[in-house]
Amino acid sequence: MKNSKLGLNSRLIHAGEFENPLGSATVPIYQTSTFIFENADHGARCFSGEEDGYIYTRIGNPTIHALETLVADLEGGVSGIATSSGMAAVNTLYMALLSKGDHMVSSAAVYGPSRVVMEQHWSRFGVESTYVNTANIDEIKAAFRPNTKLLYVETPANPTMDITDLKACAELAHQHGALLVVDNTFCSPYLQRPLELGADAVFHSMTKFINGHADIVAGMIVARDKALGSKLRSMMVNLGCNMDPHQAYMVIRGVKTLGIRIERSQENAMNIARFLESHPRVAWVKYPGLESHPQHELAKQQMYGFGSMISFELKGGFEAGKVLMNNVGLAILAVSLGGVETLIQHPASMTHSKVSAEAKIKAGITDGLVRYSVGIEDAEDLIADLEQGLAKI
Ligand code: LCS
Repeated sequence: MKNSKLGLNSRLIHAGEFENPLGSATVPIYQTSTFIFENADHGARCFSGEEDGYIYTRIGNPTIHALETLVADLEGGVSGIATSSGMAAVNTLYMALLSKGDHMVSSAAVYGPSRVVMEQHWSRFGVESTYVNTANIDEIKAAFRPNTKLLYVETPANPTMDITDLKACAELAHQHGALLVVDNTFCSPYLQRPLELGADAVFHSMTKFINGHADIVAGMIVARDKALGSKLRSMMVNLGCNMDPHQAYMVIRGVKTLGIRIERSQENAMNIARFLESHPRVAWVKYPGLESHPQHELAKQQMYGFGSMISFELKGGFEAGKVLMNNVGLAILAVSLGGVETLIQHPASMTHSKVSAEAKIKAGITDGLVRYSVGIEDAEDLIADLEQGLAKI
């Protein structure tokens, strides 16, 4: 059966290209740095591109290729480029798509280092950037300049859970001759497929939902067309931020359960978001599935589910949040997200600590904001854990 006819859960198990001469049931780890040529002419043909063939693992490897084609299939793109981490994917995109004198418009609320590396380092090479609230399309429009080459958005945004209208962004970017790149980490292709909405490329920190077990750091870019895919691959190869075959094997193993993990964790998240919203010590909760989320309607349109990331603030701000973080027992106090285990963290002093205080305020990353990544434990246990922690305030 053709993969395109299969549902997403079937494709999680069966999609991805892999030559399988020995008929192994799973993709084995080709733990090799280099590949043997049949003869000198064969080597030359592989290098010239006349013939497809593996040369060297930084350029390509069968285990990594299986994962690249799998995630590209899930996202509906043509070309997957695996990277050593999510940040390697971010920097590959910046370096491939922006040159001296170019300008990028991005979400004020993005993963801290994605912004910090642009403002503190890419700026040294003459790349300009403007950060706006991309949940407001007028702010994006106003930020565009003649030299804007890239619109880079994260939705839902880390950690504010603001939602950006991807269809409107794609139209706007293309009207200006710019590309739209979307960080789809918070959703995974199970819950959102930006290429369907007009994005040119999408990427992931696969450290999160795609791998899902908090045991691997990894990234993936998927391009809408071959030309862009080749440009990005060539940059990844030259930067040398390739994935390792063992890493690819681990992610292939993890991603198989993406669907059931997401279904379970987002069901938990809905229950927990409602619990938090009704709790007297909670000032506000941002979860796309709550009617009170400012872009709840947009979330229903462009996402296939509301996911399992929640941000909230307690009455009593940071001090109260600290008491909660120090007193939860089941939820783990750690950064990262999207795994089977529930995690809690404080963005202002942890994941977004390097973002300037002024930028944090503008982005809505308040000092009291607590981020909660819901896992697949029993919802009653997680709620009981939060309840006893909140009672300590
Ligand atoms: N994009 C998003 C939305 C992220 O959340 C992260 C990591 C990255 C990119 C970078 O990926 P990495 O290199 O770590 O694979 N986010 C983290 C977080 O929120 N806590 O710890 C890491």
